Amino acid sequence: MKFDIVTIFPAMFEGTTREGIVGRAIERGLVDLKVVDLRDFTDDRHRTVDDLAYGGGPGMVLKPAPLFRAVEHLRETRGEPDAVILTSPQGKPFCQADAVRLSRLGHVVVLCGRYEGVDERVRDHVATEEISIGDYVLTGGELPALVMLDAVTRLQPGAVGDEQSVEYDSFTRGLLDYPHYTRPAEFRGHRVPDVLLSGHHEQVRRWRQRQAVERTVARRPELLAAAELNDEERAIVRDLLQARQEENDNAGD
Ligand code: 9D3
Repeated sequence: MKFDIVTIFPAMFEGTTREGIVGRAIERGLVDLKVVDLRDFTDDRHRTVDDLAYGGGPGMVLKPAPLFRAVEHLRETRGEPDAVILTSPQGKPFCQADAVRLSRLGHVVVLCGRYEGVDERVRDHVATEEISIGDYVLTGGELPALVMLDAVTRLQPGAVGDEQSVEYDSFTRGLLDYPHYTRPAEFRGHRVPDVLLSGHHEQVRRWRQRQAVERTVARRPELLAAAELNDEERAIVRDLLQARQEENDNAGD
């Protein structure tokens, strides 16, 4: 797929996109990444990308013209995009379903917001969607663009060695992952759970399943509503919720 990023900090993408699974996917042509410098689409001597807000108030706003021109340039040189994403704190929170949806598109453009905001006409007439990566304040959309690139790249066929680990992703199923251990069996007095050393595949499977459900109930109960649970997993949830209820009842009297 083609993945284009418009930014005033193109250097932020240099090291990061050469490393790991993303670096290899780009090398192998699974992802055709193009990072363009927003300042190349200005027309004044100072290469100005921002200006004061109409109506007053603190902070600078990204001017519309350079962003409009950058996207026009990408249309002409790279073809019509399937999505133009504006990164912003006001966007819809990015989730795994968005990653899957975008990974199936042929051409995605990401506009990195900066300063206090972006001229609203970019939202209205250039962007096809607006995405945030979560409820915390960053300094701009560059890290969110990298987050989306990362999530989308690993879903490209052949990008990750083990297709199963992509298919069976915890978030795809709506449960958190179970605990993982590797050698040694005892490290500084801390032992690996016996069941994992037992060689009983069915017991290992049940232990992992229970751990995944327990963690989800304890840490992210809101995920359970949308999770695709099988009968065994639903039984574990019922158990845990009942145990919790009994604890509450005992605390009450
Ligand atoms: C005081 C109002 N702020 C909005 C919550 C202003 C503001 C803060 C941070 C305006 C822009 C930014 C820069 N952040 C992004 O551009 C951004 C972002 C983020 O801050 N958090 C999560 N996802 C994203 S996507 C783009």
